[in-house]
Amino acid sequence: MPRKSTSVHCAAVDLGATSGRVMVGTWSHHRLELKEVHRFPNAVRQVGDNAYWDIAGLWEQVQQGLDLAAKSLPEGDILASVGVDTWGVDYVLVDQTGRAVYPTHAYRDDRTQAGLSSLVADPKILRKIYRATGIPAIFLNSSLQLAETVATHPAITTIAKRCLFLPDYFNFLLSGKMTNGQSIAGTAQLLNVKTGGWSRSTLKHFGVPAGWFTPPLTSGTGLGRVRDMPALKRTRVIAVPGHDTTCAYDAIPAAADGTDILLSSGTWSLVGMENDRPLLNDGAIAARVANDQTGRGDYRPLVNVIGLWLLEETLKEFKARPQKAAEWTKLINAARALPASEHLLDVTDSAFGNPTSMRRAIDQQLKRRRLKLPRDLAAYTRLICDSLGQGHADVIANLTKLSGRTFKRIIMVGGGAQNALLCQATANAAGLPVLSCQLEGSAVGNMANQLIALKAVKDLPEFRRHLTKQLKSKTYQPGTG
Ligand code: LFR
Repeated sequence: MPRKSTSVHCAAVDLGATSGRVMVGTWSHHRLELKEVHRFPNAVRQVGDNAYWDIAGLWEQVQQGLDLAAKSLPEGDILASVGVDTWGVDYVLVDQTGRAVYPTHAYRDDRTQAGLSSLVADPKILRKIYRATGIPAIFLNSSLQLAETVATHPAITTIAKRCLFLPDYFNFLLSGKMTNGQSIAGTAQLLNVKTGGWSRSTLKHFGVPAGWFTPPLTSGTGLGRVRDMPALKRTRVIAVPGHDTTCAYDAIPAAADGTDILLSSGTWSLVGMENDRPLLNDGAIAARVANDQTGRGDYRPLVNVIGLWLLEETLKEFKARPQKAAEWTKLINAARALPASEHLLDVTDSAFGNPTSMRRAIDQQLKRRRLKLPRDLAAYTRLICDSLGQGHADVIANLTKLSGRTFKRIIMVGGGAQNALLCQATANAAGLPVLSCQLEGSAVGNMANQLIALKAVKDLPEFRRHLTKQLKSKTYQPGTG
């Protein structure tokens, strides 16, 4: 007889720009046991002048991962649910049957540059759109991407019937339901930041058909059972916050009094806070605050700092780049042994967005400023981590001013939280302690939302309370390294 279990198992599909993973979470006795059952690389595919994602390849990996997830359970146990989160802004245009009718561009494609230039040249429009959506003008916004698609191929407005953001699209493939989740839709610069519905005036401004979208779903909505996957036929699809950053923030065990700055550190550094209202004044526009919506009615005002993309892309140009964990530690230790950088990179330089050579882009900025070039990989690593630390601190100073709040600590999660140099540089530049947590933030936040929807956990504060007890963390005090 198979054993009857009191544990709840769920699967998180968590897709990032450079890798994807499927994880199984088992909730039992107020503890979350995590198992990574599948990890696979992801990359932008440059074809001619444009950049795309391999959506079919990702779907294949997701299915493989979910099969492995089902197989990893004790006999007789089932996966109660699955949730999908991905990076923000990218989407699939489909016809009424769900067939993709336009290739999915990657957000680093420079097709949006012309639209962005004309937008930022008109401060009145810029402010109007910011006040409506709470999202600053950034090259990657879905608004600019969709406007470019519609302007270049006007027939798409009749061929495509729906616009599904990536988590929406994978939810559709899993469940057969075409919906738009609120947290991922919030990254598009097309939602009304106050009502959480679509902003008609913004859709009109960018020429995007309103009929492509359904009213945004709140987080935790059930989408029915998984179809066409025998091993998961009893598994429910739950619309968790589709935006990976929202999930990562959900997992961060922030103090209830709002004194923590949250930093999800991966390809991007997302530096932000939790708030019951958006920050929308001119200072927020200038500081490029994105008022992310959680899908539960509150906000996460945050700023995108270029993040470890700067390091990852630079490393590609060195034969000696680290591949294994031990090589990483060696590189970070070599960089830590160097003196702190005297001059820092301006990490807001738009030349770092998608250069053909990141090392050259860095060198060009340094040469323009008549500064010495780093002499080897360790020196580039030191310069990049110190500069990112300052980039984080600048955002924290802006958020402090704009919100009028006092922050006492920075909680860092994601891959960058394991980088001691980056953690210390952030603490030093911000003058605040950094609590770095060993936490696969987005996958864990994804699971937290499933467990709440399944009623295995009451709410997010309760989940965070339990999670804190099992977290491995380390504190970096400012001025100690
Ligand atoms: C992080 C992230 C950021 C978003 C960027 C592009 O993975 O989701 O929040 O601004 O990717 O989508």
